[in-house]
Amino acid sequence: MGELRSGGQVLVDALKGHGVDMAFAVPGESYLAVLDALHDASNQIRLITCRQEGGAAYMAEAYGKLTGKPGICLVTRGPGATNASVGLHTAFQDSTPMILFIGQVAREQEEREAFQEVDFRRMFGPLTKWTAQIEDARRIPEIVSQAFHRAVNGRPGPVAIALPEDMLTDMVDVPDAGHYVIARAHPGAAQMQELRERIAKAKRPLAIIGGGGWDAQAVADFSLFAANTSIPVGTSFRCQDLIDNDHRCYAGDVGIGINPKLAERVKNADLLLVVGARLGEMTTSGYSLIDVPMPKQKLIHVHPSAEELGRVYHADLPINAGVGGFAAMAKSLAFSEPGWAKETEAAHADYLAWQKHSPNAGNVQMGEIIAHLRATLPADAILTNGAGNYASWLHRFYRFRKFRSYLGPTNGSMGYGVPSAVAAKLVHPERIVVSMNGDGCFMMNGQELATAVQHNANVVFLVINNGMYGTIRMHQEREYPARVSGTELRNPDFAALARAYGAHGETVTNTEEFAPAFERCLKAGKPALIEVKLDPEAITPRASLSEIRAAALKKK
Ligand SMILES: Cc1ncc(C[n+]2csc(CCOP(=O)(O)OP(=O)(O)O)c2C)c(N)n1
Ligand SMILES: [Mg+2]
Repeated sequence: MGELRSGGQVLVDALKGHGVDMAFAVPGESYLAVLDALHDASNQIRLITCRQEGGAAYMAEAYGKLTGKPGICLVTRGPGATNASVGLHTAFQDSTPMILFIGQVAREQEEREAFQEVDFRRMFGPLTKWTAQIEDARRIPEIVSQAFHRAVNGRPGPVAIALPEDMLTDMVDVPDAGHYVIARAHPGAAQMQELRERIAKAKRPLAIIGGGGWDAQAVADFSLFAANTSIPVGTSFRCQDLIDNDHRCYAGDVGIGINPKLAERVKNADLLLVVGARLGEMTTSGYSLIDVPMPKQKLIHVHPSAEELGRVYHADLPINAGVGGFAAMAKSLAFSEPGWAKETEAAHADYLAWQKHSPNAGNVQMGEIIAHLRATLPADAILTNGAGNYASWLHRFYRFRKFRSYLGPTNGSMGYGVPSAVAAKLVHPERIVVSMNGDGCFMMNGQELATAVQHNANVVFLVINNGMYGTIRMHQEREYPARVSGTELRNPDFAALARAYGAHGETVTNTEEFAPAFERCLKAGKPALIEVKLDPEAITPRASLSEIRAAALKKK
């Protein structure tokens, strides 16, 4: 006979056993027994109380992205779980390991549409790798172990586990499971041989890297492979920190607003080596750079999920392997003086030229602000953003040098910039964390400023305020010029708002004010925010709003 423990205690012991050191939560009466067990575990598991489950789930996702360990999020039934769903969607599209634990109605009330009851298996089926409900407290160690393994293995992703409230108070005698073990899939020797031969035969090879499952070792190994083979390397949408952007083989990001010269390189390559990336809509410029389903380029596709291979694109050589397993084997390949070496040099030179900014409308020059951050921030600073045109300046003009110096949602989800930065600062308090947001984006999860203040997450938040949902306004001007509808915003005084939260607040109305304001924020000793007032005309690094409108009117 072992010791009797409540379901809540067994669950928290399972979390400890799997190495969980931080969890993000909004409390609910449906999982009081878990919260109570966390009270006793506070030395091992830091509980971060958030202000909205969307923020909590984004934080857990960012934790998963940063550490490679499943990010843990705890929420209550119907309303809590529905709020958290955006984090699951983000983790799914970003291939991030994450586990959402949901307090659920008591077992004897199930199927009555009891208070806040939702069938999570049906609701979260397409948003997770696996959704389950634990009906018997004796099975907690088994099911939680499965949740961790599913979240990290193959293509990493989110798992949701519902916990009926009465199950959590059952007293059971059950042994714990061991720490989860990552299964690393490697390519076969014959596949590596074929890869070698195909690269040797190529005239214009190009690699695209992206997706989930990377760690510092995989990044270092792949970087060595690039150096040994001189193959030019592009990064898929919002995966720009998977290679040092100063690497002589780096060709730029294959994402939204791609360098036209790089787009040509992708189209004209005779061999694409795609590692970890799914080749989604954003990476293929709407499936236009690579033909569906038969690419003109020969395609070697390396992906941890067998289901991804051949899903959209027919690969000449599909390799079902983890990115780390692949990179570890690929790093020993080498080609001396390959025919494409000059092209690789040109690709990197094109990338450097693409980083030069030109002026935008108004007194605030976004290109100069990012150039300032690029010149002054240390390589290990972490930058985050959500979704909006403001992010295009960061993507284009910043230079990422270290693995996980960037957190952005590949599902283009607004509101990610604030909570992801809070999580980053909690995981790496010694690193500078800069959170970039639009005025629209910021307001989606700005309430987590309170979480930053409460938990001493001294992030510098930037709010690029152009008084509108600028991205949508841009599309509006392209499709329905001069007919503004539903995209204007009347905003609060963001610096005053920050001060009301107990953070430091600054307002910047011209470029010169930015550097000293940023310096004051770094030294503030608390979370800090800079509202950057951007001229609404400055809609992209390339074109102004009226240019876009005029071009569209001309076409009509
Ligand atoms: C959660 C969510 N809602 C809506 C959208 C659609 N959307 C994409 S960008 C955008 C506007 C972003 O506005 P803002 O943050 O102010 O950035 P800006 O484009 O003005 O720079 C909207 C509404 C989205 N991507 N995500
Ligand atoms: Mg805006």
